[in-house]
Amino acid sequence: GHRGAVVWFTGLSGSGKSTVANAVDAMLHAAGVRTYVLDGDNVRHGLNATPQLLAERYGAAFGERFGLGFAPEDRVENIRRVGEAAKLMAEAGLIVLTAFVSPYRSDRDAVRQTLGGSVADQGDFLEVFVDTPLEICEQRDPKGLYKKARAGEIKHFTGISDPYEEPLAPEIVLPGGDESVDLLAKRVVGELQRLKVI
Ligand code: GGZ
Repeated sequence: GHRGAVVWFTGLSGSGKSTVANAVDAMLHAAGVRTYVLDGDNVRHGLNATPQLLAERYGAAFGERFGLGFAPEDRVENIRRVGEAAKLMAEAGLIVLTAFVSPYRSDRDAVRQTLGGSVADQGDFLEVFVDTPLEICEQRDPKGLYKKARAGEIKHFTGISDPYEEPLAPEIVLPGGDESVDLLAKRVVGELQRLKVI
């Protein structure tokens, strides 16, 4: 048996958050732990759909009102909703792995509070900083977004035209630029064992 908890990955676009979270997910699944990964790919098409997506389905006014893009207040609300959804899932006993840029420290700290603090301190929250240098993320550029951001085609792009506020006291820091996904994922699983989350 294990308790529910939220493992919150944060880092730049292209840092490897989703990749490592999915590798941890596979390792925990193989060990019989019930998990779920929340990331932009499943959340920003559904629960927190973009204004554009909602406009296609329900009209422009609806998209404007309820859609979430990447302006600062949109990110604040994205992270708040993800935090609340993750809390419900953790209450149901799942180990929830979230992979969002979550660039603002105050938003991550608010989620930490919502979850009763660190797993090291009776709470259900554990922050994993995927610390991959911007230059490496930009070299990877799997979706060509950095190129577009540099060209001014995407506004508010994290690391280019919007800030990334590094965590000051994350439970785990992963050197995302110089270790294999497998090794990074094993580090996270090891910490979860050490902290008696699993
Ligand atoms: C940052 C953006 C932006 C802007 C689109 N800034 O590499 P990706 O593509 O798959 O990850 C990024 C993802 C970020 O969504 P999040 O929900 O994680 O962001 S936040 O936590 O800040 O709300 C990137 C893509 O969406 N993307 N525009 N302007 N990333």
